[in-house]
This record gives sequence, structure tokens and C-alpha cells, in this order.
Amino acid sequence: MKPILLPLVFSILLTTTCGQKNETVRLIDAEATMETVNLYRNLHTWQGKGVFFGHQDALAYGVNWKYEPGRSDVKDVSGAHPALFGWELGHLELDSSKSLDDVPFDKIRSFIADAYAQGGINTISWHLNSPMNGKSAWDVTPGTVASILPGGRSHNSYLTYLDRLATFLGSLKTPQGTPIPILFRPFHELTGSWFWWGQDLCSAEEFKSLWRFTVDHLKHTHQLHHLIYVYNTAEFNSREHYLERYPGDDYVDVLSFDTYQYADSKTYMQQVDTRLAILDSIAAEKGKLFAFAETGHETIPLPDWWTSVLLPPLRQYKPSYVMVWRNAGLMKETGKMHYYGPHAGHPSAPDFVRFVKDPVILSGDKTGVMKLYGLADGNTANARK
Ligand code: BMA
Repeated sequence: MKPILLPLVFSILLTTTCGQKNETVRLIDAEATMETVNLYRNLHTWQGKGVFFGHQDALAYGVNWKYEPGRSDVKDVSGAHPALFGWELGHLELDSSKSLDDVPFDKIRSFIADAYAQGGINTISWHLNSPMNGKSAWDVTPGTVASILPGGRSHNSYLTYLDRLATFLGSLKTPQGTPIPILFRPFHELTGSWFWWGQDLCSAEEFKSLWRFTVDHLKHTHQLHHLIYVYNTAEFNSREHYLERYPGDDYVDVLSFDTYQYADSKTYMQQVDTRLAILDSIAAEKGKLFAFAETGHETIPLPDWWTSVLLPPLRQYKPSYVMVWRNAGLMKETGKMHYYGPHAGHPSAPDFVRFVKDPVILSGDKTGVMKLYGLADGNTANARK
């Protein structure tokens, strides 16, 4: 297709899909705010048509810079910000003013507002420390989940952590004072065993109880109604494995997984293909969204990685979104480079430009005109007034 036709195709797609009603789509929160309902329904409308491209911490820093208003590495390379922005709240639970990645929470709050103001989508992960012993999210002491459930000896510490989380989430506001919708992805990579909530460290029933307790507590005790709940695994190779710890259709809005490339492209592409195929089918049955929540190939050693490795499965399955992890740059701890997105001058930069120009990829220039939070007709049926 000639590039000149792309804007035309896009605007036809936009006008034909935005008028559609998606009234059967329901968030698990029956009291969700209007903008949250609209975002979820609009994402459903777009699923299968385009894939929103995301980058963790995109507006905060890049490989060679930090805190420069209006900048992102993705924009430096392609001319537009990502469509979706990932943020990390680890250490919020400790009442710290900065995240575990050293980003002040006040800044994260304002980046989230900036992303929203551009029409972008915000997603949040939380590498929370262990409420049982105060050690990091990577503490693998078995029994932590059991100890923080109601009746467990560390339950009160977990409640304190949730209080701090809820205060922050509740402070994310639009200029009109309404809450900014958030795709919230707690207890991520749950089929791994590197976080205290991982597969080998708690039973499936304990995990489900923790998830349900957390959702109910945020909804009912804290009265938060702007969260879209994202279930997220690491490795899985069957539908049964993916659903082993699934807390139920009343507790999840988006089905997602994380998979990184560590070795050859063929292995990675096969894993991604298998996992997207499984999620595509489960999501269709359940009427949920499905997403590729985290991916990347650290330092992007292949100059054509974007179009040769990542793009083919996205084209085939069209998950709601894909997000690459953060561009931290040189890590003091390891002396190594740690980045997953492109940046100016990187050998993969020209290929990234081709990637975002592909008709299936939705970047910040698209979300800028899509009105994903807009009050389309019929979109307010289950919204909180
Ligand atoms: C990991 C790395 C760490 C970071 C953590 C939480 O994958 O990027 O440096 O602290 O995510 O953001």
C-alpha cells in the first residue's frame, strides 16, 4: 500500500468504528466512571484492528536524558510519543517519595496527566515489597501470600500498603477533577517464581484469594472506580496453565502476558505466537481484551527486530496493545546498558520508524485524534453518574 493512502485508510477506520456501540462489553466494576467505561469500550472497538504501542516510563527519561518536558525516546526517533505509557509504583507502599526506579511519585502523577491530556493510555505495575518481611518484590520466601490474606499475621501491613496505593491512585485527576482511567496490572508475571506472589510460592487458591481481596478492597473500601484490571502471566504453554490462577471473569478485564527475547528470534516468535493464539481464543470466549503487556530484546541487538521479529505476530493476532520495557540506559549496579525501546542514533531506529508506520501499529499521533475517553452514544450504560 502506498504511504499516501494511509491517512485516508485511517480516517475511514476511525469514522466507521467510532460510531459503533459496544454495549455488551462490561467492566468488572459496575460503578466504573464514564471515562473508564468509554476507554474500555473504545479499546474493544479497536481490538482486532490495531495494536496500541506502549513504552514504560516513556515521558520520564530515555537512554541519555532525564526529565525533559515533552520528550520521549520514541518521539525522538519517530516524531510521535507512544500511544500507551507504562508506570511503576514499587516503593509507594513504603511511603517513599520515589519509586524503586528513582522516579518521584509526584512526577509520575504529572506524567500520567500529560499522557491523558494527549489522549494516551496509562498502565500501572507495582513491584511492591513483601508486606511480610519488608524485603523486595523479588523476595521468594514461601508463605508470603498466605500471611497477608485476611486472618494472616501480615494482613495489616498489606492493608497499609493498599491504603498508600489507593491514595496515589485516587490522586490521578483530569483537569475537570474526574479520575484518570488506569489499566492496573498488579501481581504481574504470576506464572514465574521470581516475585513473592509467584507460582511456586503460593497455591492457586491463595493467589486467587489475594487477587479478589485486592480488587474488592480497592473498589469497595477505597471506592476507586477508574481501574481496568489486567491479569498478567509470564511463561505459559497451554490454556489450562494460563487459567490455573485466573481469579474469575468477575475479577479481570484484560488478559495479558509478558515474554522477552533472550535467545534466537525463532524461539521467541514461536513462544509469542503460541501465547497470543491462546489469549486470542480465551479473550473471544470471555468478551475480554487481550494484550502483550511487556516485551523487548534488551539493547535491541538486531537492527530489524521491530519489523522482522515483533511485528509479524502483532499483525497476525492484533492484541489490544504491546509495551516494551524501560530505557534506563547505563545501570550503575551492573555497568551494563538496560533499554528495550529505540533511541536516536540506535541501529534499529530506521526499522522502528517502519514499524510505527505499519497500518496495524497505533502510536501517539493516532491516539491524539481518537478520543478514547470520549462519550460515544450508548457508552454510558454502566457508568457511575
Ligand atoms: C526490571 C528492571 C529493573 C526495575 C524493575 C521495576 O525489569 O528494569 O531495573 O527496577 O523492572 O521497574
